[in-house]
Amino acid sequence: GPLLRAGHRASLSRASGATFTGQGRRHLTNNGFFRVSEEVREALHAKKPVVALETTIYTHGFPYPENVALASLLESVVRVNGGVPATIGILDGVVRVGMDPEELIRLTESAGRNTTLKLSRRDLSYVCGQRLVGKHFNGGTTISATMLLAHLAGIKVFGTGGLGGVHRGAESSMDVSADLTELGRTPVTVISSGCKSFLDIPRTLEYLETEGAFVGTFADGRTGSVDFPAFWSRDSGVKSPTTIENEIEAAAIIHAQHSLNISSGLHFANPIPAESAIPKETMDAVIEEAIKQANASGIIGKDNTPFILAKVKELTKGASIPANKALIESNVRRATIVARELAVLES
Ligand code: PSU
Ligand code: MN
Repeated sequence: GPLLRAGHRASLSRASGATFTGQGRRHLTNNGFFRVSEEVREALHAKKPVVALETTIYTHGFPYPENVALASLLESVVRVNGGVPATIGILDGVVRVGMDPEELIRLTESAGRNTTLKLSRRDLSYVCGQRLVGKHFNGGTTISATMLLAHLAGIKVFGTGGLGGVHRGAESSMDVSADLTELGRTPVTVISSGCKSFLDIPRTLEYLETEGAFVGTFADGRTGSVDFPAFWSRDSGVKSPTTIENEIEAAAIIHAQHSLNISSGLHFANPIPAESAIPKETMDAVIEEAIKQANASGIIGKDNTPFILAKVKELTKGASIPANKALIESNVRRATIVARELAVLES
């Protein structure tokens, strides 16, 4: 139609199909909306361990300028542990799986602009389509969108900070993160430090069970039952449905899931390193206050999580930030080792 300029029509017609490789999985090939970097494409082809990283933590989670440093730090953590990082986000209306350092800086620096959006599964076609009518957006992809895009590219392991969940009061607001339904429909493994306790952790675990998503917590030598972790705190008061000992065990579970062609995702919870943890009682008080302020300001829907994250930073006078950084680093290191072990099992 007249709305589409010639160049856009050309890039649309170049959009090609998908290739099927092993176990019926479908990998999308590059097109006008979807671009996998050469490094990531080659790594996947060579069956090297690739680790997906999300970008909502940079655009709507971590404050500027720490977000810029964190983005490059996490890529280094993957590399020094023997993996290839695939940071996933949207730059100027194009899905990017793997970005070069300049592109990563461009996206993280654009945090806070009203053309830099928080994108879950539902938003992807919106921002990509808008480019064809001259509207240019960047976006940080949430866990749900990052899982989906990782899967389209053929990436199986994804390390991040904290999982979205069932919000407190969801029995009336129905605010349940799209991360949970994504874990029900997309066979990607997410390694995070569990859910922040501004969410309803018991209901989150119930919902994940309904969705058919596996949940296991790294026990690291602890015996007996272990709590599903609450981000800054190792304990939540809620038991994890299962525990796992190490990365080799995690990789074996993932390998079984793919070999059985089960299409749901898996979540491995990695408690924050003990030396960086903030006691549950301290965080409980901060979170109560942050929730009170969110309710008083009428902050709901997709703005709720970013608002609470910013309030927590304020109320802890910034102490939440180094803890947050420590846990993400630890999760991304673990995700890389899991991806390595998985590559061994698949070879
Ligand atoms: N939880 C955190 N930090 C985050 C997020 C969640 O502790 O940055 C981000 C993740 O990208 C997650 C998203 O996928 O928020 C969930 O948002 P919502 O609650 O609106 O579904
Ligand atoms: Mn929500």
